[in-house]
Amino acid sequence: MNPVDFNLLLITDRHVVRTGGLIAAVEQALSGGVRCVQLREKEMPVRELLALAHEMRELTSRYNARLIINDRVDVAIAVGADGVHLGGESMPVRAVRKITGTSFIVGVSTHAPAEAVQAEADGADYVTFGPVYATPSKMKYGPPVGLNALRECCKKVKIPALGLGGIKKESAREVLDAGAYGIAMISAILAAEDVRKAAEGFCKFSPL
Ligand code: 3NM
Repeated sequence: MNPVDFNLLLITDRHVVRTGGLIAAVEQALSGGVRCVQLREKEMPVRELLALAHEMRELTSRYNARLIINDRVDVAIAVGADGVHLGGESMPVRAVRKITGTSFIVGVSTHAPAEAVQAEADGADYVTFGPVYATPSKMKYGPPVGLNALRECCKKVKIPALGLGGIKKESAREVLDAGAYGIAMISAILAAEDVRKAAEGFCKFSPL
């Protein structure tokens, strides 16, 4: 059985939080209904990341929510996270599967339908697909792939595909209508003035 039991994935970036810091912002998002958090803090020394991951585990557990760690399978296992999210420069899915059980969630970032097909064949539990729209930091993620590519991706894979990149409340509907199982985002929730309200807005969004 596919272990993915969330269709809204909040990805972290401590740099976009307006006030109060990342932990407080994630707690606001959880109290607004977010059920899965991916800790993605680039360029953070590993001991600092490990300490933060422990805090996030404690926090997400309190809300009975999932915790997924970006890239670092070692950190994910060390803190008892629910899974890991792999990017293009991470360990490959097949290698990760050798050190984690089947109930450990493995997600993969994809940017073209063929990449999603490959991730599924390699044993991924879900993919993110994007950037669907232009993102605030578009240089990093490449040009938007658009809804048509997302639609094609969703037709080609059976595992959940989550649209990612530039998704706002107003665009969530069309992403789901394109066939996405769910949506993933950073700034639409974490950079909001009222993080809890922003999370609630997405969570109330039918059928999320
Ligand atoms: N990965 P926002 S787009 C982390 O396409 C990330 O793989 C992407 O941030 C990809 O929701 C992206 O603020 C940034 O646009 C998403």
